Amino acid sequence: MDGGFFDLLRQRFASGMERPMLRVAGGPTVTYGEMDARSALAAGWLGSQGVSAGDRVVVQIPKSSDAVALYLGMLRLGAVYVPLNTAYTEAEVDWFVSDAEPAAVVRDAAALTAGLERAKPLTGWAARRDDDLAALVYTSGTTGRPKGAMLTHGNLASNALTLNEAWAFQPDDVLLHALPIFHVHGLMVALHTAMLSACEVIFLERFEAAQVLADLPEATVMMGVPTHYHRLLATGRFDAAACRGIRLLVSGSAPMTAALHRSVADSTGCEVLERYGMSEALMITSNPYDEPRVAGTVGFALPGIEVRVWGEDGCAPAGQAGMVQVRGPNVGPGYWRRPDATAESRTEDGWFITGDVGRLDERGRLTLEGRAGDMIISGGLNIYPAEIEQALDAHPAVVESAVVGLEHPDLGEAAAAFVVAEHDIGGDPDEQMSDLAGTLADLARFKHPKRIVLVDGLPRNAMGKVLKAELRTRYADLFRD
Ligand code: MCA
Repeated sequence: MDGGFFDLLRQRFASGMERPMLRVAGGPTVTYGEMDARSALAAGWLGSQGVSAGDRVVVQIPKSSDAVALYLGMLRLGAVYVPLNTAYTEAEVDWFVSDAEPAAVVRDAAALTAGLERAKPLTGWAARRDDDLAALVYTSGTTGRPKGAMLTHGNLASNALTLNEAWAFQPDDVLLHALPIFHVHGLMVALHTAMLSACEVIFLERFEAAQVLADLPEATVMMGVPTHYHRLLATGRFDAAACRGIRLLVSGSAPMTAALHRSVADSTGCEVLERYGMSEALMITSNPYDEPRVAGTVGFALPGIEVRVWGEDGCAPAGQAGMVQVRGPNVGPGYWRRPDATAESRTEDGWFITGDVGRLDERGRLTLEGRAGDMIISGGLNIYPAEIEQALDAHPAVVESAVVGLEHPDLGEAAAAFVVAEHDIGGDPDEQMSDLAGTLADLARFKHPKRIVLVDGLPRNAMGKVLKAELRTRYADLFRD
């Protein structure tokens, strides 16, 4: 590929400029031609703010058609998109800004829209090479300090083309889009794939089961996290009639249990296609489109991508569990300004170490069995216990704490904190709890433990290490129905 990811997108949707692109509830439908023009205004506006090719721009705004125009404008200008979850607090955003050192920060959606009304369009687009940076997607580490996963124009282009083909996208597809666009899933899996075939996208600001059900009959494809499917089933109306136009339901970002997979199939007649990826390497494996999808597995390495499982003595034979490693044009060049973390995430022969544990069968189908670290995936969002523990431990009455992920009917997994407090903490237990929760104020709300349990002590092994597995077993029922 030459010319950059925008050049590819533009070539692919240029024949469909009259076609509807985003159907936004309560707003006008935006055509591909209108979005193209709006992205030229966004590129012009960014340029007038002093942003040039190669500069980072941090963006924290609600999902909207202008947010998409801004992203496309950035690709057009050759700037590097740094999306942030809208739930992040001031303290979190400050940290990201200090790390990314952006030329501009966009956090005011109204100012963006006003800027686009006044801007002079940049009608062309900057030529970008495959290895030029297109985005930095922040992911936290086990130490709690987030790292910016770098993604190049080549990474975005190759993955979008691969998914578009693997999932058989056609121009008459209609994608139901209820995911946030500050993550790889909603932006680089869902939107990119649809744009490559100039498909129409029903663009919902957030996931709300009733609204999704209302729009579903007009869609042919939906992508979501397992929590979305769980919530749709809970309405009792997610059935074959609601899915009458659907040819593909995709799930990712968190493991889908075999039971949920079966319930969706029983209720709708559609076998969910589960796929597996991560911010550092975009999409890695996918269940096949035209062969049986196996519940509880994440399918085969996508075309052009290699997956291996590394055991204690090298490459593990079929059926044996080990570390999942990946190589291919989807793998980003590493972590922003973190050569140490980048080197740690690679093997000597250049494979990316995902941090997930899994096994391959004889045919190369991957089943994930867990994660090497203690990261929690809650409703498709990653939560790092160390970050929460550090915040809790800063409370003067807290002696120590441990945060673990426990099975949760809606979120799949939810964070629970076990806290050992000073004995004289005293007073009303509810007040104690809200006081403890106050110490988490600088962290986005989705990271806050759904339960804080006061305990007398934490289980430890002979070396003094906290036994999180024991907490997970002992409190397995904490969130169960
Ligand atoms: C919201 N809350 C959560 C979560 N979401 N708590 C834990 N886990 C969550 N995922 C909390 C809020 O802080 C708030 O708490 C309360 O729930 C209600 O917030 P609201 O925004 O109304 O929640 P919601 O609309 O019900 O959202 C739940 C959701 C959403 C629909 C499951 O989280 C979602 O769309 N998740 C998908 C995330 C995603 O796209 N992940 C992809 C990243 P309080 O009341 O205390 O204030 S992973 C990725 O991209 C990789 C590469 C991949 O493979 O896909």
